[in-house]
Amino acid sequence: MRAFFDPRQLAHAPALELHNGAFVPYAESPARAEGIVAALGAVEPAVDHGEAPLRAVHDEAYLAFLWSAHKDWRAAGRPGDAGAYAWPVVRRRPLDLDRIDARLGAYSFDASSPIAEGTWEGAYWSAQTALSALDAVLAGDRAAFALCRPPGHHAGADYLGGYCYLNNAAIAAEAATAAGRRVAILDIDYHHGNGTQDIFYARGDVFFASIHADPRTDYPYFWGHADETGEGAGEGATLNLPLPRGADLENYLPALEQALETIASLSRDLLICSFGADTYVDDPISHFRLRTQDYATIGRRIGSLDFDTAVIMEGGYATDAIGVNVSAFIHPFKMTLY
Ligand code: Q9C
Ligand code: ZN
Repeated sequence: MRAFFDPRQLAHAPALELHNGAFVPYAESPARAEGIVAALGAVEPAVDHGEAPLRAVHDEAYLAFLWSAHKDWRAAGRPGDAGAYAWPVVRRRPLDLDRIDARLGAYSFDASSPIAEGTWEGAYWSAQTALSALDAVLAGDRAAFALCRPPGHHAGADYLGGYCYLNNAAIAAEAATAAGRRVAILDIDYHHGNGTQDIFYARGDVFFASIHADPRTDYPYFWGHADETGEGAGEGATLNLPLPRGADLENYLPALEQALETIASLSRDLLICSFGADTYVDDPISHFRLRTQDYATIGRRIGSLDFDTAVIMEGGYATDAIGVNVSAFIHPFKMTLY
């Protein structure tokens, strides 16, 4: 099974994030990716697909903002990483905003995603890594792994948040759809993939299912509730399966079976799996109780769908265990003969 990671993704390295009113070291660190690379052994760099597949998902104005945000922050004489602190929650609309402070708020939904000097470069190559893994699958491989970092599933068409800037899974799903494939997305990060859901919410052609911590107790709070099922042409093409804090494998498997049965009942032939290892028992910011061997069980169940599958890395912050957890999850896909 081919695994992709591009060293240019490491250019994204914010120093600090706001946590409970204090600044702490940034949890979504380059060390996460280094831990996964060490466990996988060999990884391939990304092939550059240019900006067109990014523009197929993200708004032009948002991409322009993201490309220049850190430079604009510096040009305004500001120190450190760029971060939002005011948001247009009422009647958000396209405005020609001059101040970088205003643009940061207009294009984000939280304060946990600073824009550092290398953020565009890291996010760009993270998206290219997703597209490179998709290429392997489109070329006939049964499965491929994209070590995307920064992650993507909280980012929408025109906003960042939750450590995410470009929605790698959505970019791959859109590219696969354009290549004529019928796509289902299964998101098994601890947190609801609100950005991915939003991008496809009114579309029936890409099915989105997510198993995650109940947003009544956990980030991102406002999305991922069970009554969100899609709208318009997308009605019924979104499935949210929230679980309570403390969920272990026994609590997890029925939700997984429900998601897989639903996906299997649709005429889909390609799976994008947004995988987060932050469901791990020792994750420092999350509250499920999955163990390393549980990832092998979950990988085997997902693999039994027998769909062509691109696994896209999302969260997971137990840096010393992230490598073994990713390896356990993707091992069953490697074992599938094709
Ligand atoms: N430290 C992903 O797992 N929480 N994102 C911020 C302050 C944000 C997680 C709380 C969690 C985002 C991809
Ligand atoms: Zn997460």
